[in-house]
Amino acid sequence: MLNRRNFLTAAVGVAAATGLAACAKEDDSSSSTSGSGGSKKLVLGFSQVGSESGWRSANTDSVKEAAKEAGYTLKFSDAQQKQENQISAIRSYITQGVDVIAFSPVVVTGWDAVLKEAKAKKIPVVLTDRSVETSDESLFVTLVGSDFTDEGRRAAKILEKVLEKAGHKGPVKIAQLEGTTGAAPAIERAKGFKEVMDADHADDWKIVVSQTGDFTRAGGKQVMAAFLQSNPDIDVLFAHNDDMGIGAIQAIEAAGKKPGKDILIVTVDGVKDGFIAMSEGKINAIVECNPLLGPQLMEVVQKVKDGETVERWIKTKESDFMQDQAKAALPTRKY
Ligand code: GZL
Repeated sequence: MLNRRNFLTAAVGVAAATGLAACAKEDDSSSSTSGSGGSKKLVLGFSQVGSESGWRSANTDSVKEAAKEAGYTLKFSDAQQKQENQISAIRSYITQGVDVIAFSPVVVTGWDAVLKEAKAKKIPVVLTDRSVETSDESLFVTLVGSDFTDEGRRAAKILEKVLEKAGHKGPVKIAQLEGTTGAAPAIERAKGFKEVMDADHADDWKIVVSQTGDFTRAGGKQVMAAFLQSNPDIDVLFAHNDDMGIGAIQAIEAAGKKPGKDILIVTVDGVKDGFIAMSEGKINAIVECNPLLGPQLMEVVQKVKDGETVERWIKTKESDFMQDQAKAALPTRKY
């Protein structure tokens, strides 16, 4: 898994190696040319996780709009949350000889083989949104995306404020709706939340039940209904994304309980529907995870193609919102 230190130490070596490789790659692959000057359009192959959540749709829109704005030829594929589909898409980009490959890996493991194939063809790879576990740092140049472990820490810290505002006293029974099993945001948000819980709330907070809802509304609803059967006295729900939180709200209401009151809810992402639920008092706080990565990604892609050195982790900026900020923030939300 990626962390700040190994990013910084690896930055120059990897980028330089890949940058040279990128420079060495003959750009005779793209057939289309841009307007004046006849220089060839940069061809970017992008493999997207799927369309499982509002966050993902906003991320896709941002990538497509930014590629158009940059004048790149974008080859885009939706993997429907299946790693095998992403691997075949990356292989097809390699065969087509694109200039750069970018993708959001659905899970952290199982990428070395296909990334080695890209490296062998001197096609640089940029990770966006989610990271991978690999022993070979040269298999990708950079990650453009959020610090999910920090998002987990922020979720625990804002839950402290939510509990205080609700006047909750005594032990706190927490249900956790995890993201896709094996995905970096699921692994790292759980890790960050647990770090704060173990350090500051070892004697009063307890995660009584935790299961994946696969980042979808249907998953959140189904799993929350099961949670309420086995643990009717849950005080808090921590959902790894808004969409699972919104699905859980339906299950909570079906059980005759009030979301945001009987069960306090903290989620991650900050999509519009999450803010609407928060303005209705059904979600208590949201930790933002910014999906609008397109512009940063296109900037990095050009630098990588030109063989420039780039930072090993380009972090997205994001903030956190309590319920009483929802109404004012809604009109300004871009996704
Ligand atoms: C986070 C992203 C996650 C979102 C979910 O960067 O990978 O995947 O939090 C999405 O909504 O499905």
